[in-house]
Amino acid sequence: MRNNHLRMLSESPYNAEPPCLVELTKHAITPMRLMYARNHSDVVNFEEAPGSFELKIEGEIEGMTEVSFAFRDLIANFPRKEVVATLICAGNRRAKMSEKTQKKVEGIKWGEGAISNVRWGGVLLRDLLLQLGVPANGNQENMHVCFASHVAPCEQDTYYGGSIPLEKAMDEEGDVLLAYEMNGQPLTPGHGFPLRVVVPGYSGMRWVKWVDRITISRRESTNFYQQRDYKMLPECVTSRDIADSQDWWDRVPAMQALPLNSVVAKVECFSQSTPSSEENPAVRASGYAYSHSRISHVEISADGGLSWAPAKITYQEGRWSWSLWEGAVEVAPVRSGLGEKRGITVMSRAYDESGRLQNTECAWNLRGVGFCGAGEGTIEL
Ligand SMILES: Nc1nc2c(c(=O)[nH]1)N[C@H]1C(S)=C(S)[C@@H](COP(=O)(O)O)O[C@H]1N2
Ligand SMILES: [Mo]
Repeated sequence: MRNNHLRMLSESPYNAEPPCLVELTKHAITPMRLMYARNHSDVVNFEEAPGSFELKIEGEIEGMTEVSFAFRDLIANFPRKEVVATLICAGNRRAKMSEKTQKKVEGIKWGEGAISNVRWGGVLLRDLLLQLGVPANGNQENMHVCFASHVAPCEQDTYYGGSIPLEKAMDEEGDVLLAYEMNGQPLTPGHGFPLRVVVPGYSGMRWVKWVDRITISRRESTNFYQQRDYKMLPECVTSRDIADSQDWWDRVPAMQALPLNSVVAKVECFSQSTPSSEENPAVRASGYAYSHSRISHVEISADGGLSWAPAKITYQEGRWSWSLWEGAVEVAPVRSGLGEKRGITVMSRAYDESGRLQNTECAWNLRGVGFCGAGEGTIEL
């Protein structure tokens, strides 16, 4: 199950990310070998006996009784839908948060590679729920779809679970899938075979792998990973003790939609010709950006954020993919003495289609989740 292309962050449970952002961002669609792995439990392999896997669905909805689907029937009875969507761990960039704020953060020290952009294939959850009698546009406010996987005990709970608003699942454009394929291949055991949830535009922890129970409920999932983790606690909450004793977990909403974010993957220097045919030093940078809606543009700066130049979006697919970008900026001529090292740092920031700008002032939080400070990449000259 170990993957030599990844940098291992913990062995058991298995957590790993691609070590090289240049390599990761070379591919618009992330090849399977470069997909990060995030697990709160052991990986369970159903490949030998997919027939033993059943998905149960129930709901606090009038007329809805519990039904059970064999994995194969689900595939056979519902249309296959393909969606390109980027999967991102809420802890992506956690090491950066720690570095920028000079404060310790709890949890695995993810770099900036806990992201993959995948062509998912599966069944639309909406199709399934409609067939089970969930009304298309009923009174769905404050209702939730709870996903659970009981295949293995987790670090902090007896099972893994999480929920999303029912409105997201029933949204005709929400594209929430029960996926059985990635990039045209069956899911691998590590990524949830035979069935995982795909929630485009939402953070990775809701994309429950090996999902074996779905419950429509008036309450959010009661699982640890919905209630006691994956929350952006305020800066004053400096320990789990404070979080628990002052009831912060119930006062702060569970993270759902992806934050607006950008990352620099690569910086190169070159000479740029100006109209007066002077050759000026310049840097070229590239990277990725994402949000819960489409990225409209990305800007870069080589002077610490005093001035920003537009970058070009080089890849975007549908509503839910990551955006790859590339840009160049001139830099001040190098004037350093012999033996003196000089580096140039390129920063990035992204805007989404509603005109919102990445919140680069993003603060520290105890769990080190949702970091969205400006992207940064440095080249030594
Ligand atoms: N059953 C189960 N599903 C899970 C998890 C888990 O530990 N168990 N981890 C979640 C988290 S935190 C993330 S970021 C993604 C990671 O998916 P991947 O391992 O396919 O990259 O799966 C989510 N689904
Ligand atoms: Mo995650």
